[in-house]
Order: sequence, then structure tokens, then C-alpha cells
Amino acid sequence: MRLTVAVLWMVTGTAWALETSESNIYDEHFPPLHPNCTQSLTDLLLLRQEVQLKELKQAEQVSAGILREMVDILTDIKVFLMRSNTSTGVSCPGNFLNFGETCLYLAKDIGITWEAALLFCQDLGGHLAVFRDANAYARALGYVKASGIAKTSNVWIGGNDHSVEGEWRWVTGEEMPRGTPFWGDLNYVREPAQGAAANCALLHGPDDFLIHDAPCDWKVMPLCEIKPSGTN
Ligand SMILES: [Ca+2]
Repeated sequence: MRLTVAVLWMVTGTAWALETSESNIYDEHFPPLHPNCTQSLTDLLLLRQEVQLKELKQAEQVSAGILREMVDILTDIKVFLMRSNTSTGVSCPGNFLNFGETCLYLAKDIGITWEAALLFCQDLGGHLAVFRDANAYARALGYVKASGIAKTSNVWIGGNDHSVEGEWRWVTGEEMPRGTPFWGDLNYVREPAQGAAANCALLHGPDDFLIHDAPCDWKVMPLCEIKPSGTN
């Protein structure tokens, strides 16, 4: 009987000791909740989210930059390929690119009046672009559209009706062609339609860069043309 009591006492004591020991270990690793624990946890989670958002924003900026660079590279490749397809092997000076039998240069970082554009191209040794036939026009349109400029942009070309209202002439003296595929429409009315208020011709981006008449004091980028070197 004494032995049984002694064994029971030992077992109970061991169990109590184990329970006390586990309790200490639990308290050591999982301390009691601080009164401000919930607030601290919320702050921590908010801070973590803020850091993640910042990282996402940085990643997004990097991605946008890479995309812009890729668009620039693809634009250069597109212009290069178009130039290769239409090149006749002649060389063009400076920034001019060879398209068929002529050289074109779209000064897309410049916004000037038509008269200033006329002088700008003359200073480069050429003139504002003229299109003697539909093929020349199509090549110029292809170059302008592939240049990466906004579809809301306009581009000065070498046509005007300065001398006689309604009689459109190229700066090289020839009569400008009328109708399709050269001139566009504005509100279902065939251009040129703005009368004496608009005496200069441009490629109108919102109308897929078809020709429109416009006031000559608009600030627009010029499309210059020059003959390839070695030709008359
Ligand atoms: Ca006019």
C-alpha cells in the first residue's frame, strides 16, 4: 500500500513538473499579448503593404521605361526597313532618308510656322516636301506614320494658295493635285475647305495624315525634301 501511494505521488509530481515546464516554455516563446499588440500588428501590416506598393511602383516605372525604349527601337527598325525597301542606292545628306528618288527629313522635335518651315528646309539645302504623284505621296506618308509621332500631330508640306485663293501650288511651282488620295475630309467636306483663313497645306494626323489646309501661323513640324546627291 505504501509503495502504491509513493508511486502515485511520484507520477502526480512528475506530471505537475512537466506541466509547469511546458507553461514556462510557452510563455518564453509566446509572451502575453501587450495591450497595444493589435495596434502594433496593424502598423506592421500597413508598413509591409506600403513597402510592397513602393516596390510595385518602382517595378512599374522600370517596365514603362523599357517599353518606351522598345517602341523607339522598333520605330527605328521600321523606318530602316521601309528605307531599305524603297531605297535606290543613292545617298542623302545629314538627317535625310532616301525614299524612292528623293530624300525626306521629318524634323519631329520642331514646331514652327509654315513660313519658318519654308526657311528651315531651305537652310538645309532643300524645300518643304512636295508630292508629284501618288507613289511619292504614299512613301512620304509611310515615313511620317512610321516615325512614331502622335496621331494628333500635323506636318507642314510645301503647298499653299497664297497667290490666288483656292489655287493650290507646290513651292516648286507646279499645281497641286486635288481630291483622293491626297486630300482628306473635315466633317464630310472635302479639303481644302477653310478658304482665306487657311492658305498652307499640312498632313493632318487626326485624318490619318491626309492633306488639309490650315492657318499658316500654326506651329507645326516640317517635312523637308532634298534631292539625293549626284542627281539633277
Ligand atoms: Ca486658302
